[in-house]
Amino acid sequence: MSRHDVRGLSLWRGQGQELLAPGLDHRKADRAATLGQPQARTLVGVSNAAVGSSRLRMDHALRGRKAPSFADDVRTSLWDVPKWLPSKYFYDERGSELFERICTLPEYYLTSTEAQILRGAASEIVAEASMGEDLVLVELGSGSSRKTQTLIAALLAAQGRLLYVPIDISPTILHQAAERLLAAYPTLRIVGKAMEHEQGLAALSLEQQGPKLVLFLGSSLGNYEPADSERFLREIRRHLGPQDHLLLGADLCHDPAVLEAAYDDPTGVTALFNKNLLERINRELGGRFSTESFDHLAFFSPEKVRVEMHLRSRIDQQVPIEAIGEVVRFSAGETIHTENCYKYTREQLTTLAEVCGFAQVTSWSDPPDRFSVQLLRPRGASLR
Ligand code: AVJ
Repeated sequence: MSRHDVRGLSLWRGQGQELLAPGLDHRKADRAATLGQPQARTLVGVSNAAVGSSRLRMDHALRGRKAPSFADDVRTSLWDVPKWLPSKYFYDERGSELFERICTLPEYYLTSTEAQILRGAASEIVAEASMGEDLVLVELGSGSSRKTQTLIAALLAAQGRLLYVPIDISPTILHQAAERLLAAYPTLRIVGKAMEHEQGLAALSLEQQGPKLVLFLGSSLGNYEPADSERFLREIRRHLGPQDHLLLGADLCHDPAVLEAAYDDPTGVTALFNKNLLERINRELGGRFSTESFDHLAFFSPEKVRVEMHLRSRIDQQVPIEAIGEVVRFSAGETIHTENCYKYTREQLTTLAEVCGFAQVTSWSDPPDRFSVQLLRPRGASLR
């Protein structure tokens, strides 16, 4: 498997269900998840006026015995040649916060561009996808759900009520988003799933009937290696019925200078986001990284058509990691490859959708053609 690989479903055994009181400490869940401990399964009678009694349910991933822990993954990737770290570990509580800040940077045009496309297209998307029946809105990698609010509002306007199923690896951000949305929309119900995409999808197809609109936005697809992105889209397709739709947002390939600035902002927020991986190793695995001795690197590779992020050691150094019981050695200039963000041409996106069993219903992009949003339906499925 390639380095930024898709974690197999088989690694997971099941999920815990939790009814959470607003304000309950999700940091514990974040920590437990990363320490590889089974989640505490608490059933809490919900009792907050802002949230109501039955509009929120949270499901947490239970770690199967065979699932690699953060320590396992660090042991594999930091002792590999060349060194790397899986990008999914960016998103602990601090990393999710930093990512939200990235989304507000003018250089990181992806978020604002996609949000603008969604505002313009919301009613059309709802009309196309709903087919007269109440839609369930599902989102893979929902984060703060801010961009999604446009679609939530449009769906509520059309059908009066809505079930929203956000799936995100960070329980803290999931819970914050849910509280905000439930307070804003009294007829909204939320089932949050604090787990990886694949597991969330699998859980979902078991429990939801009725037409679904699945969102996979923000160019999250770009974190998958090409073969894995195909595999993952096929996986989504497998979980969709003939009435369901997928809304896919992806960054397009364009001016390298603009692409690079998006991943190397002058205020250094992306550098902090990148270095948070090392800090997370310090916090959770007893690492002794000094982040000042690493530089943030981001560059566009025209051969691979991707932006790569790395952390480059400024000096020869040895860094102990307590939980692993080993010392990782760096020579000056050596890098840790932390992320790939693939960029696509429109033709590639069309072909990708087709080979994965989708037909394009509509596609949108911004005038300079930096970002694409496609509404897809399972191919071969009868329309109405
Ligand atoms: C969340 C994967 C879409 O690739 O643009 C942002 C992550 N990394 N800045 C992206 C990211 C550095 C982002 N995705």
